[in-house]
Amino acid sequence: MQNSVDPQVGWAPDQHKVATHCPYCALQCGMYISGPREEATIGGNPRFPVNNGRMCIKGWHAAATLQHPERLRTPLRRAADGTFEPISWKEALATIADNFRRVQTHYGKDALGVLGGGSLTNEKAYLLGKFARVALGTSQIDYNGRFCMSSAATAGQAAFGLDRGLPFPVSDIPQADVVMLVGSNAAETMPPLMQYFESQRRQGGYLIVVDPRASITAQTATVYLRLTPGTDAALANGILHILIREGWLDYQYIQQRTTDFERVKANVALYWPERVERITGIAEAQLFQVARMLGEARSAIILTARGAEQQHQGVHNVLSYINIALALGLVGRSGSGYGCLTGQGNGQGGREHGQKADQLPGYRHITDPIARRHIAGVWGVAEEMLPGPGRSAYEMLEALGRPDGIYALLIMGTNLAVSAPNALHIQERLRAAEFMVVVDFFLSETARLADVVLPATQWAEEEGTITNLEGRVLRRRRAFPAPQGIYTDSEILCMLAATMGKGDYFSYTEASQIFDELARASAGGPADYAGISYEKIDEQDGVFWPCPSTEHPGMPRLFQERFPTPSGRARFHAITHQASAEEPDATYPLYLTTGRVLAQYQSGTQTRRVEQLNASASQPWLEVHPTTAGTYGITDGEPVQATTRRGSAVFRAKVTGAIREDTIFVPFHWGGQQSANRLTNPALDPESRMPEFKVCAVRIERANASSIMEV
Ligand SMILES: Nc1nc2c(c(=O)[nH]1)N[C@H]1C(S)=C(S)[C@@H](COP(=O)(O)OP(=O)(O)OC[C@H]3O[C@@H](n4cnc5c(=O)[nH]c(N)nc54)[C@H](O)[C@@H]3O)O[C@H]1N2
Ligand SMILES: Nc1nc2c(c(=O)[nH]1)N[C@H]1C(S)=C(S)[C@@H](COP(=O)(O)OP(=O)(O)OC[C@H]3O[C@@H](n4cnc5c(=O)[nH]c(N)nc54)[C@H](O)[C@@H]3O)O[C@H]1N2
Ligand code: SF4
Ligand SMILES: [Mo]
Repeated sequence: MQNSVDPQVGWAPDQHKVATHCPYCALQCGMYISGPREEATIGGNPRFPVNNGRMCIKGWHAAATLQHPERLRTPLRRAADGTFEPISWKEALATIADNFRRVQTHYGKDALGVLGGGSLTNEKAYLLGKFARVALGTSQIDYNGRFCMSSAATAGQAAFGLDRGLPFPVSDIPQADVVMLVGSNAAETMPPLMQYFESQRRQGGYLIVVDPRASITAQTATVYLRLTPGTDAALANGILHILIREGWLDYQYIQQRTTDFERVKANVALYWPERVERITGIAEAQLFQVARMLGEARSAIILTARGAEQQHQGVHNVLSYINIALALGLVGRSGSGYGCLTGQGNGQGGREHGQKADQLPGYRHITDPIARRHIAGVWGVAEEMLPGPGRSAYEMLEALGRPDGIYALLIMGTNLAVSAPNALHIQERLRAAEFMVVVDFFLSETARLADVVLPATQWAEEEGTITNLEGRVLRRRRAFPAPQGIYTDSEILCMLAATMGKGDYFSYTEASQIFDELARASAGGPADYAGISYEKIDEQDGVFWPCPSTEHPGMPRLFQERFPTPSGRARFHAITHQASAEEPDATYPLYLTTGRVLAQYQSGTQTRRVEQLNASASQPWLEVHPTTAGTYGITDGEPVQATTRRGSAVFRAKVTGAIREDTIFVPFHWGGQQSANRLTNPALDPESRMPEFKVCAVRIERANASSIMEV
């Protein structure tokens, strides 16, 4: 990729363009950006082997946020009348340090919470974790990955002993006879990934899509399973039941490379096809067709995304699909396997280096004495000084302003007022904090609730690394200098640490120094970056972790010989399907599911400010089946009010036969009256602490036209 680019500056000698990566999703498309900043243009990088030059509309227009008039230019402080006033950096840092000290002196060290996000580079995520533990001395740090892929991460660790979203490169996809895509709308959420499915289909492969909506991804499938929301575990158990009954298994693999199959076999005996049809709504004949396709395939890949994962049984759903992959002997074989399609730009790296409540860098556990000793050594602190595990993201928010809870909060890289479940309640909790700081580029809905807001540089104005959905570590490069008076997140953390008297632990002058320390901190851990450096990333098309030494090339494929579990084998898990935390009833008769649309990204702070993206999706809509719409007298384009036990919101109806009659769908990229998360259920998965974004019970009715105008 970078052969023609000077690795020092990222500029090709003959062209004034910088090779970098998109600021948005985990595909991390390679792109070129060229200046000047005022007229920056972006092109796909045809030599980067993941996107091969393709991008989606968000990537093409990613430069628009750099020059946006609403961009924050100075620190802001909330005045007595509730408005924001600009203040100097010096004043801002002093105000923050004073309030953090005050809260910690009054309520204890753990009364100060930190929330990070999967859009932060590895350097920032690492530094935020170190900042919380060393500069603030709090155990209370977590990140928005809890709301993203935490269920798949927990399941991957339980089954394989290691969580790397895709344990193989995306270029393996075309080799699979069968691909099963579960709860992923990749055609809208990672469009350039579709080239691999297209190539797989061209070679005669089959694509199975599991989704309650006939999404544009599902419309490309050979077989489309339109399951009832929240019934993935029953579906997967039902498919495994048939595979066992028909003997379509890899017994040798099961015997040599796995444990606990017998328990799963006994358990799935209870998932006979008629029963599974009743639970999932998938006809017996279709169950058999899919089982046969998988059973007869020489190679197959099963991929899950948020549809199956964002549920109160998200971990169990993933484990039940992993059971199929293990029973067929797919994991660790070429052109085969199980993978999770990680979502956020650095959703993979962001979950490895210590911004998680129970984690130290290198994907280590914070209670592991060896890990603690190692990290304390790298940080130059006494081991006893390192706090233990803290609360998960949702629980931290719940604890705001409560006795023995959290009283001050630092937020970097998440807009929870829009993206957290049961958002009205979360906004109330955020208001209960005595003091809140938000670091962002724009005044997000969360920043609006803060006491101090700090402006940060954006993706094209800073150096750093991200780890894409394949576990490939990549470099984002600086194309433009930081605008006057705006600092990088890392600089902000260092300045704040210095103001709090901990500057000695945070004296970096460049991002690469933070990376090198991260690499040392991760050495010997599961996500080992010890052999990765900026130079090595430049020389290869990124480096796959684990990469334990300078000579080591990195590992594109995992689990080929053994699993990193104590026995070296993968573990089956016997899973009992459970009802969703909230099933439809007489008052709330429909299922609500939520997700994404192509032109908007996440809470929308960035993409709602891009004209070209608003042109195709300026408002959310509510997808409803024609029959259901008829029952409620709802017509296409008219306002509909949706109400759940948490709240109400108003959307325009999109009447479409692509959704089940018992289900409605709303995208979550907007705040205010049109926020899907006013409706969603915060029921958490007991292990991953993932909320049930994908299923709750809802009622709909016609709303008058004025209700949508108020938005
Ligand atoms: N355009 C765009 N792209 C993005 C993002 C974005 O905000 N916008 N965000 C990025 C991030 S962080 C993420 S995590 C990924 C998410 O990527 P995806 O997981 O592809 O996105 P979603 O739309 O959340 O959910 C996928 C599908 O799950 C289906 N679904 C709902 N309920 C169920 C169920 O019970 N079972 C099953 N099997 N499916 C169900 C929905 O109908 C939906 O089509 O996208 C990334 N890419
Ligand atoms: N109903 C419903 N809710 C959902 C989901 C769903 O499917 N349905 N999906 C969930 C998922 S998978 C996710 S990942 C979350 C995402 O939701 P959020 O965590 O809110 O994600 P973003 O909108 O990306 O928020 C990032 C914020 O930080 C800012 N930001 C971005 N990069 C940086 C940076 O480098 N530094 C700083 N300082 N700020 C930065 C952005 O401007 C933005 O305001 O939403 C979750 N919420
Ligand atoms: S697919 Fe993802 S990484 Fe690629 S351009 Fe779109 S948002 Fe960016
Ligand atoms: Mo996500």
